[in-house]
Amino acid sequence: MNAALGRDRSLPTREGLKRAFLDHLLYTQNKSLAIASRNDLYQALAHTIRDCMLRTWFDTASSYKAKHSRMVAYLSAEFLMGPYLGNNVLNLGLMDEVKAAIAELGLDFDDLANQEEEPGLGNGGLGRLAACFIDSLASLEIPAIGYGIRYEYGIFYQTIIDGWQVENTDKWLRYGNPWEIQHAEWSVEIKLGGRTETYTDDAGKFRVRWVPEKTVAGVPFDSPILGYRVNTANTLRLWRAEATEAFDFPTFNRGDYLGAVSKKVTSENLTKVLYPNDESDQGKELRLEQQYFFVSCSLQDMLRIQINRGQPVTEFHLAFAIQLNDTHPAIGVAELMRLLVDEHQIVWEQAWDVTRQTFAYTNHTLLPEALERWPLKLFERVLPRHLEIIYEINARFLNEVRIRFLGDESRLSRLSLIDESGERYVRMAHLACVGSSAINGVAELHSELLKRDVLADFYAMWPEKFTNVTNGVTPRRWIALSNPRQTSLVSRAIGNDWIKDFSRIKELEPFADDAGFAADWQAIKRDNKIELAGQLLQRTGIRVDPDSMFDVQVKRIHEYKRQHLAVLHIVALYHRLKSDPNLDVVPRTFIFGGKAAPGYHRAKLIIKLITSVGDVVNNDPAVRDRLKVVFLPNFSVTRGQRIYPAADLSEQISLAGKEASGTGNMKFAMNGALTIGTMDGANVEIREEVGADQFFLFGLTAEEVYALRARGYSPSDYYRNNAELHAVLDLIRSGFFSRGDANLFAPLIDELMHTDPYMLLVDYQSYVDCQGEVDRTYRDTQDWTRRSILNAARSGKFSSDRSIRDYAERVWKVGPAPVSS
Ligand code: RUG
Repeated sequence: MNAALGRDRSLPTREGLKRAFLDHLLYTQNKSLAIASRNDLYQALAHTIRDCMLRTWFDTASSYKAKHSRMVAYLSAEFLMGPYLGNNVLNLGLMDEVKAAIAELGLDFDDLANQEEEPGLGNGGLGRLAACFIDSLASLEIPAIGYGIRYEYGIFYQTIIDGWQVENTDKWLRYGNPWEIQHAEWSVEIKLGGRTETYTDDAGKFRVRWVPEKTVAGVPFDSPILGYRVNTANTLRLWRAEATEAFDFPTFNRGDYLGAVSKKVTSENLTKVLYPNDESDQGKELRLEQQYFFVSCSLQDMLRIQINRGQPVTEFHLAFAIQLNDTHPAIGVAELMRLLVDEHQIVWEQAWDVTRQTFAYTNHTLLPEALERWPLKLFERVLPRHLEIIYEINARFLNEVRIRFLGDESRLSRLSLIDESGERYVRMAHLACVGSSAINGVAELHSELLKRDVLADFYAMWPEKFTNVTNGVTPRRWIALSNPRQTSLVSRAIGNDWIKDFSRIKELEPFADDAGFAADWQAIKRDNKIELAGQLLQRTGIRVDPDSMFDVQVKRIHEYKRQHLAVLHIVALYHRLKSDPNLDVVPRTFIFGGKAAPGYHRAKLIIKLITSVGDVVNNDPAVRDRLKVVFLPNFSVTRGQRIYPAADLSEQISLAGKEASGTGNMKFAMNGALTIGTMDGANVEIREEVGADQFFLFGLTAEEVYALRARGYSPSDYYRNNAELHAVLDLIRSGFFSRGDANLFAPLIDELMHTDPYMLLVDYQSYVDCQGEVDRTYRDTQDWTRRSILNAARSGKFSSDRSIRDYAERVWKVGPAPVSS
């Protein structure tokens, strides 16, 4: 430990913290308190806190090495970690001391924490899930390492200009990242492109060698992932691409300086930027290179660790359980085969046994456009050796299928790793299924639908591989850190063990009927709303009433998530108020947030629709402030931490069968917001847990959606037969919300009226009626508060600790390996 903080691993004193902070201000930032910028102060504090974790981090690695613990390697192209400072202070158990130490220096902790540039290394749910899992793995003291990509530019920074989304680059590294340590000594070399050739080795064996077109270096950057109040600090290892030769000397010597560095620049492009698409990114060569790059780096790293421990590579599966977070790292199946067979000279059959026992695959989507496949030609250009390996895996696999299902030719083409129905593609989900010992969906409904539809043929082949692990979120970040008021109230009532063991949150149930507790609960929600209202005013200029109902939908903008269904409801309310200005409605603030993929025009138009409706509704005196519509720009982990605690109503309104799980729904529920939602993803389980009274249910079920589609769906019937819906669509279509421009929203409205792929018009009436029920319930404050408390008290299942225990028992077969103090 840093000398100023003390010599052992016991927690530092307030004086020690102050001394270490001032030391870092001087020796790391070279500033004094008098002249330090806020960033200097943040950096000094971040370094101080990092020092408090280093010993534990080092000891954890040593302990894993000594015990030969089987380690979980979580491979994910995205880790949406959120700001580190607050979380690390919380997990250290130092929040009060650090705040006090900083205050004694005349500074404000929150103010410094707000300086942190959030590492936005993910798009949304999938990346944030990886972050929650990595927190839970450490908190449960399970040996684990997260492997990913250190993108220089994370998800774009969203601003709203004239109601439209505008994307700006995310320069999260501009002031440096105090939470990482570069380990150049563990760099690896990555090959790309080129061709393969055969040769005979010294023992006379026929072998294949990959002759790449180029090589790139992968350099690891490690961050400690400290568990909550334990002695375990696991590692998040993110790879950056660097040129193997920084300089092309022959070119340089010819006097072409720029030409000489251009190779370096091209190599480093590999980890330059995160692809900003949530559910599809196929066909982009650089994306395939990114995936291969981080997967190969990670596998080579694991093999290095294995060999260093003196264990044979044939026992790789005993040392590592690799979880594939979606198909993005699925190339790992072919890469591990290549490393074992070509580089370590293991025979194919044995290598395949090791590979299959190592990998497990999580599917996160049923949307066909999100199932990754690579054009074969592109794949061959980038990874020629892997294509050969995939052909070999496929040939052996299809033989197995032939034997199991005699004469079933169509099954062979459905299951093949190569899609040959038109242009040829490599199917990454198939590679993941064949190469894994376990396959899971992320909510019960999703896992069932996977077995029935998307992966039905694989289920028929290997039913025993399939399981469900419902997603979860970490109660540390999403309650203890985000909602300190609720945290202290709950801890006063039931003690603070719930933060570690979230199933204990159920002990809160009896307090739902305790008038004093309920009054405090309600006051806390109001304080959180006041705070959010301040942010909304500051960021959008829109003033909202904290006593109105905060009705919130924050998530990626996507047609299947149906933000525009919420807009139809708002326009219907507006229309009613215009027809009857004295109508008695519950005042509501509709808060939206979320990013649209830059090339997804329809999603961007939905943002424009929200902001345009807001412009009219917010400024119409006839509304008398009873409705407000706010789009909060740049939804992120940081923004989410303010939003979830302030919500009354959580909108989870995707078309049933489309949202694999959702995790925002869980964050809202834990923070006491009631849900209005469909029977989709994890909503089904949330409703089951919290009880039907705490969940406003509407809309078709997934079964009904299939049935209606099979019968033939005609949206125009709904338009014709529903007067209010008719009026709402006409009003938007007429240009009323677009300064008379009848063309602006035409693509959206015309699609709803003609094809409506996400069936908004079918669910419209049920949604609006259900919102009426929400209004009636909200009018009785005591009843609403009771439901809100019950809701939070029954959200215990949705901790990511529970998800990780499920994976540990059913998929990875690993247990805790506590590090002694
Ligand atoms: O859309 C899904 C969410 O339903 C889910 O909660 C989340 C985590 O499992 O993953 C999201 N997702 C799916 N993000 N990208 C994909 C497709 O690759």
